[in-house]
Amino acid sequence: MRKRTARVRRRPRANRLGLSARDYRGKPSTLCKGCGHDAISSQLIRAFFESDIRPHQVAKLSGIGCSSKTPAYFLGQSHGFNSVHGRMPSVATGAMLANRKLIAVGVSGDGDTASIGIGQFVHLVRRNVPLIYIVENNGVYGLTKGQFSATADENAKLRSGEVNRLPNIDLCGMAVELGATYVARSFAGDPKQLVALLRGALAHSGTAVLDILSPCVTFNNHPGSTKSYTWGKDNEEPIHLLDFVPEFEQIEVEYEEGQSRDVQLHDGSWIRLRKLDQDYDPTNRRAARELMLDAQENNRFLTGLLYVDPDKPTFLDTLEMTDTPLAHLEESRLRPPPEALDRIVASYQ
Ligand SMILES: Cc1ncc(C[n+]2csc(CCOP(=O)(O)OP(=O)(O)O)c2C)c(N)n1
Ligand code: SF4
Ligand SMILES: [Mg+2]
Repeated sequence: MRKRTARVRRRPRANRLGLSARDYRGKPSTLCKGCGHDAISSQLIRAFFESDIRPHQVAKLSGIGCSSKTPAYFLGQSHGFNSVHGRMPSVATGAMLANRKLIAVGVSGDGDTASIGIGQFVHLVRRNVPLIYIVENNGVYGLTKGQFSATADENAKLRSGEVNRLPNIDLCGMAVELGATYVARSFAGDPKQLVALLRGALAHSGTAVLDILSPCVTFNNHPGSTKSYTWGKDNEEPIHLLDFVPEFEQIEVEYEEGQSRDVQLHDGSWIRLRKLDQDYDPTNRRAARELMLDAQENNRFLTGLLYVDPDKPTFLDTLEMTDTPLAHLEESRLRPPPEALDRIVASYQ
């Protein structure tokens, strides 16, 4: 007689809300197998799960492109708005003005941001709208068959042999210049660093720009491309090692003086930066600008937390927006009374 062995079903690990990573998944991806964008979606699922965020508190926003399709593939129980090409920032600004309790994550591409959407990107960043702004950067317009985008490096080659003769736009350098308060660069092939940066962005209040090299395996993953997996692996230079320490955990491990730097974020959590070759202070804006200029001039792929300012007021603080979602305010608080309008008209006479 054959022996029956009882199969022990292991319960999936739960976070502090009692949810499992499965509760943070979305629909199955329809992207090409191996696309960097799918690797980023997986790390978003991990970051939201590990940060104990309730999916229904999240608003996912995007534009148009393969990258902009990805909000369908994570956090299936969150709110979502797939907007027009390059227009995600204005929809995100409106959503956050209407309900500042939302946690907003915008997913965009290098075409969606650095080409058609550059004007919208600039104003979102300068306003410090609370949003995690992810650029899934593959240097091409993947959805429309792989033309160079504005982040393609000068002299990079397409598979057809076509060479890009134009200088690239460095979105991280631009974000620091415009006053962004959390600026990071990472690689879809470096999940540990990416999760720490995403969790840091979730603990930050203000615009967090994450420019992530995300290879397009169909149109831009060949020798000669500077946005391929091989190029990323061979050239990535992390400026520090990163650990995210949530506010409820003690920072226990001590390092020798000068070997690590801790930066406290808005919600009380910490990012611990362990020193590599150089001692880099990401709270020094001038140093960040110099480092990024050097990276751009010498085609260095520097990754990590490039700049952070945890204290700058957000757009919603500056406008003194109410904590109550606008949909929950009584009409009398939403419409100015006739006397207020009379006062405004009188001030122009
Ligand atoms: C107004 C407008 N112009 C052009 C297009 C065509 N179009 C769709 S996606 C896209 C580029 C997408 O590139 P990117 O943002 O880098 O995303 P990827 O597909 O590479 O992830 C373009 C030009 C469009 N949909 N709408
Ligand atoms: S075309 Fe490129 S960017 Fe689009 S899904 Fe395929 S690999 Fe990804
Ligand atoms: Mg692209």
